[in-house]
Amino acid sequence: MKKLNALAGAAALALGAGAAAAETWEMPMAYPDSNFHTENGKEFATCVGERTNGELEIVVHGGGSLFKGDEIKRAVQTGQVLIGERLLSAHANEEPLFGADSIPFLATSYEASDKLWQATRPPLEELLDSQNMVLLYAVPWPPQGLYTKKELNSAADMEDVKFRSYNAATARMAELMEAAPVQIEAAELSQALATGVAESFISSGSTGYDSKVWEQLTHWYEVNAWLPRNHVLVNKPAWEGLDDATRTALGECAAEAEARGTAKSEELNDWYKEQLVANGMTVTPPGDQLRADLEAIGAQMTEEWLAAAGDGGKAVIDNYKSM
Ligand code: PCA
Repeated sequence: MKKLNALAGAAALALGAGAAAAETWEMPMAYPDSNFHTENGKEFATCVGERTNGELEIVVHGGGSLFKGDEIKRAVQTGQVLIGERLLSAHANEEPLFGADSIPFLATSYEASDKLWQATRPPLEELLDSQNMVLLYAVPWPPQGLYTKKELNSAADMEDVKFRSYNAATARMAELMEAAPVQIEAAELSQALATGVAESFISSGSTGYDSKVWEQLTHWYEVNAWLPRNHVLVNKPAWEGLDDATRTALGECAAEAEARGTAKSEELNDWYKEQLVANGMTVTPPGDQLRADLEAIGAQMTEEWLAAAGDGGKAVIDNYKSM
């Protein structure tokens, strides 16, 4: 039903339903309504409504309720919806550049993540343009750590552990630890843990908190592997169909959303950790052997990414390192 409305909206737009008529864009987001990315997206939508005097209304659908995470990029690309949010690193098998934010230990702080984003943004915008999309803003998740239900002394302790992945990098990391990767969207994570389909994963305190992982798991190792981003994307023909004033309003609201969301991510990072501890989890940095093992895996993955991403990828990393 909701999908039909979205399609009707797109069709009305394609028919050029009168310049003065207000437009409504449905905005699928994959993570829970209470998650900071989704709350930020709702504030962004409010901003757009206000700054366009109601000419463009954006309606956020959180929790994967309109499209699931792994469907959102294609939905925006093909105009099934005209805006949506996606963790682009989940599409790194298609284009390595999508995974630039998930190279282990390359950018492990908010400051470094900002720089890496500055270096990634121009070529990423070009890539998205070639796929019929316009990038509006991107917000990092807090740093990624390793969730388990036992103490880990080395990567060898991960052998045969059922490991939930959310993108190519997390799946590769599982392989290199000789764990058993299974790709699962965040919306299905609680259930996967409860039914034993997954028993470990790497993610932020944010997703651990959202999924109440303390019901099954016991440890969170603060590995700080990377800070992956959610990206808000617009269908290119829809963007081109907007008048200048509306585009300016969208651009302003997007810049504000990026700054606000990034600040919120950093501010909540410690809070999430406190919640994990308050619910009985052990939150700790990895020991020396585990860290050394993960760094070796990270070095191999960095080489693999550079080989796959070619000159364009190397330019991004060189540019980042020169900042
Ligand atoms: N949460 C998302 C992606 C990264 C993160 O911190 C997830 O686990 O699906």
